[in-house]
Order: sequence, then structure tokens, then C-alpha cells
Amino acid sequence: MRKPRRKFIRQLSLAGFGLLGASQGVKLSFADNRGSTARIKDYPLVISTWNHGLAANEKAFAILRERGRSLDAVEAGVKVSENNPQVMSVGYGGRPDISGKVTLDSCIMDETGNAGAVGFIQGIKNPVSVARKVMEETRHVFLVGKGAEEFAAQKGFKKEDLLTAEAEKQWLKWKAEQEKKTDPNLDHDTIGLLAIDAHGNLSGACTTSGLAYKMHGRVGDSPIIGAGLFVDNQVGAAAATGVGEECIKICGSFLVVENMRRGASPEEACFEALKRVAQRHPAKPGFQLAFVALNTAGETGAASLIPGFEYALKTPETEALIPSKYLIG
Ligand code: SD4
Repeated sequence: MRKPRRKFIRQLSLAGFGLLGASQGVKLSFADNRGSTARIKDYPLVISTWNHGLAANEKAFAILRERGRSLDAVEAGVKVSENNPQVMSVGYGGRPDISGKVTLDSCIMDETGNAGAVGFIQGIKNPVSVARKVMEETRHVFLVGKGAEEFAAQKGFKKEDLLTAEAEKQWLKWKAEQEKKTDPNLDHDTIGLLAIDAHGNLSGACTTSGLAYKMHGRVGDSPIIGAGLFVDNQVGAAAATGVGEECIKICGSFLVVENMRRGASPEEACFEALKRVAQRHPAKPGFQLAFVALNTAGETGAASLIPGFEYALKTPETEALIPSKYLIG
């Protein structure tokens, strides 16, 4: 009884999206690189952004394989990137802001819709774990700056210097050159990681040192529930990477999940959200924004605004780094 109705809703929604007919509105020519969405038969699975997502997935999957909770998996997964100084966009070793300070943003969301976040936090290697503490041990969702650091200290987190010699060297070079960077991929390696566990429950985490050489005090999309991350256990989950300001303005991850609620596949849902961004930038955008998504059926998808984004997928049968399809070539 339910199946045909679902299909009907899905067709209606896709027509609404303009995916069944001519695309509406946007006057850009979108790259014709859409294909099928990965369909995964078996839980558990984990999907995350960028190539360092492979190692994060590995860690997360080890928990999921043992029938562990997706929340534990996403936290443990992104901590791999936070702890790795070679990942210069997340946690320890992240590129500093304009004043040479490493400031971190992070959030986490579980299968009940509960969420925690920290923004503009300094000296704490694993902000995602502080975000989880905010979620589980306070009545708040979001702590920032000094308050977040004090809370972390109360909870036993060690204060550490996160600026590595390499990150400092690059920052000093950048300062000396006083140039704006032009490589759209250099700054955009936030890890967003989504998991569905053996019980069919979804969780997600997102953590970053934000845009390199950002203004001191700047917070991006990554710790903002609905922008950098959103999880709805009845529908699906999404996470973002790229220029956070653009993501915040469209409530990106929330929008992706809402698109799935209306019947879009994860990949279609990501593309539809990106179209909103494209509409705001009639000229070809010179920045990146990308989403990964999964739904409760275990379908996964991703899309980016421009070429260059890749995402990591791990299932019982697959481990892959997949070049994302993109909206504008
Ligand atoms: C931010 N979205 O702070 C982050 C940066 C990023 O992948 O994603 N990098 O705006």
C-alpha cells in the first residue's frame, strides 16, 4: 500500500524540482554530469567529505561493524581528521586565521534530533567532542569562544597549542605576500561525516578550522545546525564543505534534507540546494560549495558547485573515494 503512494509523491516532488522537465529559473548552463545515485543494500555505511574522509570512515566503520551507535562512529571518525596535522583544514594543524590563531568550529547531531556545537574555540584539539558534551551535558546547543573553552576545561579537555610549525610557516608566507589565495580547493577541506548504523539510526558530525586566514572571530557554516550539518532520522542527513558564508545563506544542509523529505534522492537534493547558490551568483562562481547526503534507505549522494570535490564512501562492500558530480563546469 505504501510503495505506490511514495512513488507518486516522489514524482510530484521531482516535477516540482524541475528535474523531470526543463529546468527552471537559473540562467546558467549546468554541467550535464548527473548519473545514478549509489544504492546501498546493507547498513551500516558512512559517507564523508574529501580524501581524508577515507581514514575517518575507516575508524567510524569499525564502530558500526560492531553494531555500535552512529553517534559514536561519527565522533570517532572526524577525530581522525582533527588529530592529523597533515589535514590543514581541521583541528590540530589547521591553518590559522589572519592573526595567526587557530580557531575551530564543530557540531554533532544524533538520531533523536539532539545537537551540540562549538564555535571560535581555541586550544582544543577535538572540538567535536566538546560539541558532544554541549549536546549531552548542558541544556544548550551552541557555545562559542572563551565560554566554550572554559566549558571544555571543566570537562577535562587539555589546552594545547594547535598551530603547527608547518601551518605557521604557511601563514607567515601568506602574510609576507599579502595575497589573496586563488586556489578554490586549498581552503575547503572541512570534514563532514554522516553515518547510518546497523539499527538504521543516523548521526552526523562536522568539524573544521574554517577558511584559512579568515578574520579573527569569523565563524562559518560548519558548527551551525542546518548549515554545516543536519540530521533527521525520519528522512536523512547532509553535511557541507566549502565557503561557509554561502552555505549559511541558504541553510544548506537543512535544505538538502528538506529536499529529500519532498522526494529527491540524496544527489538530487544536493544539486537542488546548490542551484539556490548558483541563482545568487549569475556569473560563474569562483568558489566551492559541496554537500554529501544520505537517506534512511541507505542511498547516498553528493554534489558540488564547481569541479574538484571528492567524497569518501564506506559500506560493507565498498570503500571508495568518489569524484563528485558538479553543477557548473
Ligand atoms: C567554513 N565551510 O568555515 C568551512 C570551510 C570548509 O571545507 O568547508 N572547508 O566556511
